[in-house]
Amino acid sequence: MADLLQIGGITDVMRDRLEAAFTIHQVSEGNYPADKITHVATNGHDGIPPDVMAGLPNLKMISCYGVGYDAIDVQAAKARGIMVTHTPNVLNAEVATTAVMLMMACYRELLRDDAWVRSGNWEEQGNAPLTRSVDNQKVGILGLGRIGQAIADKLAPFGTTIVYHSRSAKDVPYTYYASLPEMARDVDCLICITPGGPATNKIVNREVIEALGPQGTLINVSRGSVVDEAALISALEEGRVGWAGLDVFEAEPKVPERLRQLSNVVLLPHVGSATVETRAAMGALTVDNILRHLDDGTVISPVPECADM
Ligand code: NAP
Ligand code: 8YV
Repeated sequence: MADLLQIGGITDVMRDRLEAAFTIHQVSEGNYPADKITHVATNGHDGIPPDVMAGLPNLKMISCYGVGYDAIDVQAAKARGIMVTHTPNVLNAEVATTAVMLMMACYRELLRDDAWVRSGNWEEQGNAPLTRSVDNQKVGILGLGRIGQAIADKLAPFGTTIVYHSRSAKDVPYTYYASLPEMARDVDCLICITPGGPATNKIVNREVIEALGPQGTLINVSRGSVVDEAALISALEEGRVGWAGLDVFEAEPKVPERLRQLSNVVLLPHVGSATVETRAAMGALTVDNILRHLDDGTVISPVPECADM
């Protein structure tokens, strides 16, 4: 039996498959045999703390149960010949659904109108105020990659005009903006779906938020680090931006009280991919990568930096 270190949660199916090949140790329990660990199973949120990775001298592979791997120091891993894998594509449709759901909840005031019924306002005050239509909107996608394209596809039946910003223009039939503030100025709704990490840290800054404006909606299903949360909260409080639908937060699971008090936001606890079906597919790929690596040293879905290893 080989030895695997588990960081964060896994499903029962994942555990059963891994237990057939590994003795599983929990990082949370502390007393794992560091020199015997060859494989780590983690996720996009927990990653692997630098001191934990440094303390595993025989580590060969890290498998991330998620597509975003900004919580893993891939360069440090690669420098030691440690393979890092993740779970691209199998969650595209689910995360896209979450983005569209947040957009619709903001536009159609889903939470306000649910409360309107529950509170008795409907009987006492009559009809709820009108909302905004999701149809025929101009939506800017920040990060038109695998999930960004799935969002564009899901929005097509709503008559949406898609535009996008990323570091490079893609071979797609949508208008490319080299400038994020310019795109924000031109759209009704800005959807963030870039990776996290230093390159995207707070790229949705005060200027971008101001450019989106009082009638604008910001949706973030990427990472909390992508948006300047303090600037967003002030803008939402003062009406300088209209609405926000957020699945991710700067210091999650801590969400600022000021944000929680706002009525022009819809807040989700990082559940972009969190359905039984999609987590099963992600879990299968996470474990497939580990078992194949144990078997013959190859993997199915390396992170791009490790594709040449
Ligand atoms: P992907 O296919 O690699 O797409 C990422 C896109 O972002 C690419 O179009 C890339 O284009 C762009 N990008 C990268 N760095 C950028 C920068 N500095 N400025 C502007 N654009 C940049 O990744 P994906 O599979 O769609 O996943 C995207 C991210 O979604 C993940 O990394 C993760 O953080 C997040 N995610 C969140 C959840 C959730 O539960 N909320 C679930 C899954 C994924 P260029 O290279 O041309 O810039
Ligand atoms: C997961 C994610 O919630 O794939 C990602 O990048 O953010 C989500 O699918 C995350 O990996 C934690 O398990």
